[in-house]
Amino acid sequence: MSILNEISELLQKGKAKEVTELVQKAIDQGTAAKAILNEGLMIGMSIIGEKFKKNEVYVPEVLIAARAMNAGIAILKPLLGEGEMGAKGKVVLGTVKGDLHDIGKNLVKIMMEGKGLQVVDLGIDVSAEKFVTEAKNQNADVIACSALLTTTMTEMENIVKAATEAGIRGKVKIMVGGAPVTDSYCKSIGADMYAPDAASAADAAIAALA
Ligand code: B1M
Repeated sequence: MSILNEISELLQKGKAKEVTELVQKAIDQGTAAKAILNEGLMIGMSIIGEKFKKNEVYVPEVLIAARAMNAGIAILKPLLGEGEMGAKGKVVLGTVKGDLHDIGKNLVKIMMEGKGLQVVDLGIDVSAEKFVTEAKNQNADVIACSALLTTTMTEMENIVKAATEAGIRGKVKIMVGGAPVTDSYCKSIGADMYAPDAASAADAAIAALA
């Protein structure tokens, strides 16, 4: 079995310590950080997602797999984030109200920081009001919102409305992303940018600031 398959298998079993060790071993063997992320950790998590959907695994198993994923990402972070230096703009980032998924959001943060953006991470379950208040207080250039549930992505429209009501719509670009979110949804709610993955989110934020 290849080391990336092994990482995927161990992640599915929630073996955080072993995942950490194997991620480090893969790095030491010269495997690219992006390959470890995409072909090891992400594959493992998407298999867990499929099993979750079919009721073959339940929330506790998914939580320990998520813990193993976060442990692997922590080892990769310095490598994924390495890149341009110097603050190029400020982003207020969070997972929308009612939504507790944060692995994708955390990856977006790593990639954005790697591109030299300053990221204010508001965490999970963030209300539209909080996004807008923080964007104002922090003088942010971009509000970046993540949602993983079809039931919570609708909160993104409230963020666009709240930003308009607060009079900051001309100053702040609104980016949306997360598995159920699409470009057409982005357009339909009047947000500015959709990004399908964390690396594209960082590129789109930089492009919006140019
Ligand atoms: Co949840 N969950 N979950 N879950 N969970 C999903 C999302 C689900 C698809 C599983 C399934 O049924 N197959 C399903 C959603 C169905 C739907 O709405 N369409 C689901 C469900 C139903 C639920 C609960 C309702 C289950 C329950 O309690 N009955 C519950 C809801 C809790 C809540 O939020 N209120 C729940 C709970 C959980 C856990 C807490 C157990 C755990 C989260 C732990 C954590 O995040 N710390 C969890 C997990 C881990 C998942 C799956 C298995 C994995 C998600 C993940 O981290 N993926 C997920 C199934 C799946 O995705 N295959 C599932 C890896 C991550 C890197 O990908 O977040 O998509 P992702 O990020 C990607 C892109 O989407 C993008 O970049 C990343 C890649 O580079 N991206 C952005 C993300 N944010 C972005 C923002 C951007 C741009 C790009 O710009 C701002």
